[in-house]
Amino acid sequence: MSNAPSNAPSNAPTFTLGAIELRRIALALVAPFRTSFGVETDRDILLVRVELIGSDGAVTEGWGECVALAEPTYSPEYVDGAQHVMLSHLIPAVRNAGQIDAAGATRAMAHFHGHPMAKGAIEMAILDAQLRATGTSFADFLGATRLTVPSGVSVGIHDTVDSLLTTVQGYMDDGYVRIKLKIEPGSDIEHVAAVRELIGPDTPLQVDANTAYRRTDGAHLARLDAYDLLLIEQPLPEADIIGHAQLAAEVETPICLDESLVSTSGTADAIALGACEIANIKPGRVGGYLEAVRIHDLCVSVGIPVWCGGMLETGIGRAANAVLASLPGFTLPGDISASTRFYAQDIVTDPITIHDGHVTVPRSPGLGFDIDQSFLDRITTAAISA
Ligand code: SMG
Ligand code: MG
Repeated sequence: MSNAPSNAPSNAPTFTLGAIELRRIALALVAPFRTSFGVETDRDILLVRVELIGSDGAVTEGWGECVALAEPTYSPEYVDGAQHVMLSHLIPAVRNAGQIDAAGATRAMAHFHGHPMAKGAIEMAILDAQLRATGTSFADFLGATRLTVPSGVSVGIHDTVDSLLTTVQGYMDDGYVRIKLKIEPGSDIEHVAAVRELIGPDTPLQVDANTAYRRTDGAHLARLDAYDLLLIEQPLPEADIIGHAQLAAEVETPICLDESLVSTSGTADAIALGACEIANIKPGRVGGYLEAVRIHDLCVSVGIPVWCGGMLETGIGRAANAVLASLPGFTLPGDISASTRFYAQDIVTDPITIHDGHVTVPRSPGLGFDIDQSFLDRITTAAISA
């Protein structure tokens, strides 16, 4: 178990909210990333910068990253919508709450339905500032002790098996310890078979369908059992928990949920129904790092393995994810690849790198990154005070 803050008001020092700025930045991906729901080529990312004022009057800055994509294709949220709900609803509610810390800010936003990625980004910025103000690393805050975490890479759908194998070989050469293949009907069995042949029996391999299959695809997906996969991630639509339970009974490979898991209680239900044999935990999808830790703790208590998902984060989100993934229940490698897997240049001064297939867990005060302010300013497309 971690020291995860619960829903109860914490004894942590509280702060007054100073300036808040929303920043939109434009970053090109080093290569297109194709999933069953679309192709990403350029990111339009929403960042949150907050200033917290301590009881002694000291002002500390913190940053959060909203993981909403430009379009509502992965989940209902999208970047313009996240910006709107922050400006019109979430930030005013947090300001109205008076003295706050990260958990208090999250409580102040709780009466609004949905929008976990927008809420999570605000919580994240406040948590970063709060930890910096008290000189605490996120790892110490969580009670996480592992110094490194294994690094997995997510590989997009390729038009041909040959091009897929070239890409996967490149990641093997980089040292990634686990390969995840995006799949969809028509780009699945043959692709998985070829990659398994290339990487051999010992390299962990898993697949992610991003909801591309239907309940009737059980027999087809059971053909993946021949390739010794760690898991099949989110084969069915996010609301189809019963369908995932049926599939879990039909297919030997463990079923892992991503899009379906948006809260601790929903995760508990999915597990109880037999729909979730492994959990992908993404802080943005569940409303922030504090809820992510609660889901981790739940999964540990019921013996469900977890791993940390990714949303193509910059060095802000990736640093915090690396810390989260160092909690003891994260027993499978996460989508915590090097910054260079997606970006030629990152917005932090010490981007995530991999050594011997592992990422070093950051231990500096705050969530574990420092902003490269001049690069950030160069790629800023809008800055809005809130
Ligand atoms: O951040 O390394 C990463 C990408 C991991 O595959 C990844 N994310 O469904 O798990 C997922 C996807 C969501 C984003 S696809 C644009
Ligand atoms: Mg996924």
